[in-house]
Amino acid sequence: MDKNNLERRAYETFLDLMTQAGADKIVAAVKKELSDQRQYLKMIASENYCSITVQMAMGNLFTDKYAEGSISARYYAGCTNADDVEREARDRCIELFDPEKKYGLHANVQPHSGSDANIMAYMAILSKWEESFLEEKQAKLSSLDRAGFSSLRGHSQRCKMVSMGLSDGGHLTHGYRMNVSARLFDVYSYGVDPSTGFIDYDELESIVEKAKPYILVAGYSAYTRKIDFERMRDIADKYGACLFVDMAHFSGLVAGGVFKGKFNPVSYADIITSTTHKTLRGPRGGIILCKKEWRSHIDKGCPHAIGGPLLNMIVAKAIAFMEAASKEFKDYSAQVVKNADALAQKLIGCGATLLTGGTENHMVIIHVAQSFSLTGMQAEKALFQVGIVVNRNAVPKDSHGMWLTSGIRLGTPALTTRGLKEGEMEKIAEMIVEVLSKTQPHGNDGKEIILDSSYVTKKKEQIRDLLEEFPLYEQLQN
Ligand code: DSN
Repeated sequence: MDKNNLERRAYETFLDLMTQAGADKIVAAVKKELSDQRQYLKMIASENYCSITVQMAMGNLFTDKYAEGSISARYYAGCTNADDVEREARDRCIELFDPEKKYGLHANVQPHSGSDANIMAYMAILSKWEESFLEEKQAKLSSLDRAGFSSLRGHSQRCKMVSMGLSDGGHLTHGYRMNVSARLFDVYSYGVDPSTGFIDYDELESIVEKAKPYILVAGYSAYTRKIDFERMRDIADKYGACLFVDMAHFSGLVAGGVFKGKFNPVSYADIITSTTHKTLRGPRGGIILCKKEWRSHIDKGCPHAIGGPLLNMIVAKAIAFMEAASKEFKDYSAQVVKNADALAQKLIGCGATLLTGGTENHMVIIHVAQSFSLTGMQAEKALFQVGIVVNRNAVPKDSHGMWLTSGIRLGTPALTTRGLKEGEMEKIAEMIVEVLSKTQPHGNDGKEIILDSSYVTKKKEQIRDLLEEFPLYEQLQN
């Protein structure tokens, strides 16, 4: 039986089983999600469509197995098969990012998400930082008395981290005050040059020089340029910091060979984290890659931060790593970037202001307050009404704050999976500018809009016509 037939049968079997279990509301929601995803232009930069094989791989018997610990060093009996699964996923992951085994990488495929991967990695870094304290006291963590442990906690809180600020494009877990990362470290932020929107490496270096951090974080959630990891490594080395790279957004572009040389963090970083479901197009989850000297610390995810790994998800990660090693995936990731560039150029041509004036990766950020006198929330709402799904995003020094924001972030990974190319991106750019130009802010709270309903209907039809040529999960019926 061919792959499409197998995938259709698997999906139908899943729906039948849910129906038989009496989960009618769940079945209805799953079907509705498929139909919505088919109709929308999914342009959330952090989303994608993974293969049905990966989708189905997530539901398997390893759901029932606890395997706290690491491969061959578990806290529970009966983990031989779990070891086999995790070893296979780990080895596939290493092969994907270091195919020639040049960098002696270790991988941990246990994190449940990108945030978990970051917390696991931070705890590994802290435990290494605490080694000198324990050595000096000639003590073990478990043998410290209450006063000793309290003094260790004080020592940990002096561990400094330099990372990109949230409103300049960094992530919550890079030291945002409301996030646990800001409680673990003494955080210093760098941002982007206000005139260009690019990271200013000289400014960054002067922050690192002053702070002398133990950890320098490179990586972003909302930044449209490549990062120069060679320069980051130089700065980290000069001031004795560990270089931590969060490549959640662009790991697919690394795996696909689009980010090469100094723009590929693999040979430069001490520790790298990623999600597996963004440009990498796998199941929801996280991974950590590290140099061998960090291995023993990284593999203490349990007890540091997580409990039992989700082995059923690790099965699906292994499949996704195999898919991402293919020639098809290389072509896909190259197309993701070409599409983002075509989208950016057309948006600029139509008069929109973009952060950094364009893009070199999979995302584009429009300054909608400047271009259309709308908040990010109003722009997000208007586009959603016609069927374009994006997220609002703060811009540096955002006058509308982090909730309403002044920008929207657009991404091409999902639409590229659907097969759309540069020509379609140009049409979409024109549509976005037209919709936002016709949107009127309503009231004074920066939330409401007025958009003519017959215009909305017309645009929805236009999107439906455009997407007709690019069916999503064609092998599935609904
Ligand atoms: N939620 C992800 C994003 O959209 O970038 C990061 O956590």
